[in-house]
Amino acid sequence: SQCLPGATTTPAPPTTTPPPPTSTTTTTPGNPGTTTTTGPTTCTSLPSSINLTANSKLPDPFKFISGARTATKVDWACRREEISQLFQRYELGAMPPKPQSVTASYSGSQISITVSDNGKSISFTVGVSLPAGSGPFPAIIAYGGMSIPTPSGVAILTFNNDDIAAQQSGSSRGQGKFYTLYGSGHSAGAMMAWAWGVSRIIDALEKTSGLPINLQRIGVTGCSRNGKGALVAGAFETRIALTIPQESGSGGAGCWRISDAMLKAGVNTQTASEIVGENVWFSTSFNQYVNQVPVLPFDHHMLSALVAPRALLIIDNTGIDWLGPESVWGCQKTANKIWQALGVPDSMGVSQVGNHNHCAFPSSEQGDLDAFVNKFLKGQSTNTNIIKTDGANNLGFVDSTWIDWTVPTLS
Ligand code: MCU
Repeated sequence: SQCLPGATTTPAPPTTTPPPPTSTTTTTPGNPGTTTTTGPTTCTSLPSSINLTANSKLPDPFKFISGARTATKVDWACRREEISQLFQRYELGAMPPKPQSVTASYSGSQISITVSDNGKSISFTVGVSLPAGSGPFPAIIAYGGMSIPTPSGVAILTFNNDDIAAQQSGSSRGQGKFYTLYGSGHSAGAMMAWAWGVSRIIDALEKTSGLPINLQRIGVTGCSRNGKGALVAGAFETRIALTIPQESGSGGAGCWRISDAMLKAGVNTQTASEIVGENVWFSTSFNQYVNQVPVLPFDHHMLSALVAPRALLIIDNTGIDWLGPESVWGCQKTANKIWQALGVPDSMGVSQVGNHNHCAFPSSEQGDLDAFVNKFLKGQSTNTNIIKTDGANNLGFVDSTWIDWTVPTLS
């Protein structure tokens, strides 16, 4: 099945001399020197032309493209906005601005949502399963249905993400309701289109009377390809309180640089170069970087960084090489440093356990899931100091393999 990891890839032969640093200059339309406003903060916008230089380490999340380093939480708000722009430009495609109109109605066990923009409209439905009682309840938006165990007292909103953007194969580009609305040539890959869909679901919740859901307590989850998608939704939609990507692997919680190093070490693991041919999760703008990953001004520790200071729990599997367990471990331990800098290290956790099938949640991780759900969706006091793996340390990677920067304390 297309969902069974393990596509055959030939590992690259070991190289003795490192390739020379590459430098690429890219230009996108825009006006350098203008500013954008993030909440109360005014930020300098991303220059339209950036000189990309090869960096084999995970890029410093605290360093602006200008070279300045973030010192305060206010700086971080601007750096976060810059990172968001970088991901849109080089990997995921653009998140459209808020559409002109979103209307919604709730009946039976379904929310019907209509979105109109620029003279076009689409409608889609979201399945609703409410717990017993009167609420308001926390809710989890589940890509393709729940794959983690359903927590008690939490409403489940089933998101048919494939209806918004298809992910059948590498030939599915531009198919789905997002593209009906914005055109089949829109730069957003499927994951950005789904994140847009999640935002419309939350718009709808804000407008739907009679639905007992607490808008301050919304989570998002999905497994595997849908876990990659759930991470992107948490990264781009700040109304999400808790993001739980499960076994998202390379292209999700994994870092491109570490996955490339794994393949080079002979592990049959998924890399950027493979992933863009397999499916349409990313923007076509990413294609030109998949064989020169070191020039990317980010890696996926910085996709996670967009979630901070909101809560993130990475659920992962050490038993499947294709998912890149060493990559996820190195990447997300690094991502935790952003929460450390913001003074909330326990709002981000990593739980990696092997010896189970892909997307089959092992009972040994139940406590980790409960700790995050109970704190961030139910407002209880729990211990979420959870960064653990039962493997994923076998390739000799250490922090200094990937990190050449220090963690500031943002004032
Ligand atoms: C881990 O997610 C993907 C993986 O990226 C693909 O290479 C594989 O084909 O399918 C996985 C998946 O979505 O499994 C359900």
